Amino acid sequence: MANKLLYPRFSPTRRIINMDGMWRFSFDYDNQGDAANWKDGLKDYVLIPVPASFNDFFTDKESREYTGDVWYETDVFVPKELSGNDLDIRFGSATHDATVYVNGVEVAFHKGGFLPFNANINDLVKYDTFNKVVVKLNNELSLESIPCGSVISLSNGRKMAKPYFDFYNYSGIHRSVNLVSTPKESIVDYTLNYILDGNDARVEYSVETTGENQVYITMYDEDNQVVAEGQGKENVIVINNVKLWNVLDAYLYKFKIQIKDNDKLIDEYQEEIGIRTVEVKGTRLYINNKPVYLKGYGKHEDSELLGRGHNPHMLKRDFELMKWNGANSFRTSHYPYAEEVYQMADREGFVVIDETPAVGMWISINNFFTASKGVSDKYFDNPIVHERTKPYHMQVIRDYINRDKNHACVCIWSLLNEPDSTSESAVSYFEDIFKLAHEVDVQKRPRTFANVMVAKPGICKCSHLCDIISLNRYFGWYVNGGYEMVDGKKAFMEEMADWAKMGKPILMTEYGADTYAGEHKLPSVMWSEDYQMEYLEMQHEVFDSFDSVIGEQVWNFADFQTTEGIMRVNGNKKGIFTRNRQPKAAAYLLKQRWESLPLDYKN
Ligand code: BDP
Repeated sequence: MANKLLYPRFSPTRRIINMDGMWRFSFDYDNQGDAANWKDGLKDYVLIPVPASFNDFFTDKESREYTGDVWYETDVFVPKELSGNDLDIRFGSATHDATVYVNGVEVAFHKGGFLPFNANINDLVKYDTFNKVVVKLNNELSLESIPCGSVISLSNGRKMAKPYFDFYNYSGIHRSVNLVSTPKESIVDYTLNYILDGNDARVEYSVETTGENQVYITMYDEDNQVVAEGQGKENVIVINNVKLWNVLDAYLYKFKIQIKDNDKLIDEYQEEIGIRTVEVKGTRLYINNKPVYLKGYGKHEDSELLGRGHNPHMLKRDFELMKWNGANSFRTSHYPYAEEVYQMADREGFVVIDETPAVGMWISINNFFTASKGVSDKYFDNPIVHERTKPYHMQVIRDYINRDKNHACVCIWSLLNEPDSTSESAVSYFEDIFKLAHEVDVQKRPRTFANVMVAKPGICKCSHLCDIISLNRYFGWYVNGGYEMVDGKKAFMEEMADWAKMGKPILMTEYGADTYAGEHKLPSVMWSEDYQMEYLEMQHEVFDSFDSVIGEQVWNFADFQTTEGIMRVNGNKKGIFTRNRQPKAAAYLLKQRWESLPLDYKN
């Protein structure tokens, strides 16, 4: 059965039943859910909203920190009109591992918390009545989970997740759940590539369907005028006088796919698409053959109460703030975000560096801390990593490129964040995933990974594989902070000179200083807003001194939740905005700088 994972959209032939709302929920403290057949329905439960992380609703620590299986349940009414069609249940994401039961029968197991999955339920569904949907979720981390971590047992018998990464292990059904009804013969997927030719664009497309009837393409401009038509599952259509998708100046065509049997419409699916090209040449990143300079942020999907649950209100606010202070890009650190985020970025003309959830590939309790101290735990020396984590990582790469390939905003693939790229054993792993990303992506977008501080030039064994060198650097914070900043700058300049010798574009994917909002001191001290501004100014002087730096993305857009500990004051405070999306003083400094830097800065 074909996997119909396209983003759920209505059309004359497609129907969607949205299942978001209050679900029933239970922790499985004693691991009794399987034996007690909770798949058939929960006995004791509380109500909980979907989509959202479960963690921050509760007032006790046991619930917030719960590690293990949790169960969700709801009933969904399926009208008879849908019978005769294919019916799939589709999850935008569920973190991390999900087993789905419909009317008591297991229909899906999905590993990984940040990508959509679905299951066909044709044979199980009952029409004109309610159907029971139960989901068992597990949020434990391991060397083979992506992101990586471990689980410890406390003396009271409770389990506790120990992430090897610096963000809270939020868990739950994080994105929308839908029933998607499609015709038996239907559109399963489509892929686009663009070639610019003077004022025109050649749109190379391929469409996958479950049948043999003819495929028709119609493209409309923003005034809903037909601009081009095509026929067949694979073809090229030409758009004369094309209006390109440009950075902060997006133009979106409508791309309509139909399957027809003569005049009879069998299936129809339509999305908005932006036409643009992306290429790296020398030390530059080109969009539509013009060099671009990226300004913006590393982000998180993180907000109060909802945790990592998709939150359209926060999404809207985030884009307004980013536009306000002159940003034009962000990285989906450290996992693929909700599909709605990319739709918004397409519309607003933001460049997205799309990242996999491969973070924490250092064996340590506090990845960021140990890594910055130069302790290498040789993650890639472990055979399990090659035997089990790598094939799974490769599956994630296939799935996320397939999900996001048609978004104009997605211009760079980031395949890992701060892995241990210093050991020889990492090289074959990296070679395979870099090769795969190019194979899967028809547009051959540039590939990168975010390099950690200790993996300096000459020590990092994998940076030669990158089309763009991405650096996470904290000179003036983790290294040479405070009054020592002068030495931090010197060391930073020296290191950058070595990176520049590689002759590749360099992107600063992280630089930042923890800052307690409202804390002021003259002269500055670390953690004050005054220091955050001095720190940023120093960083910018370094970036401006190197021609091959093609962009700067501050860590982080907003303060975000992490595991508690001596390094974090109720979360990471490197935000330029608070967790409630209000500006720290540095937001104005960035606004001034970014509004003054042209898109083709350094050219
Ligand atoms: C880097 C990580 C990021 C952390 C950041 C920090 O990529 O996830 O939050 O540093 O320490 O190590 O603030």
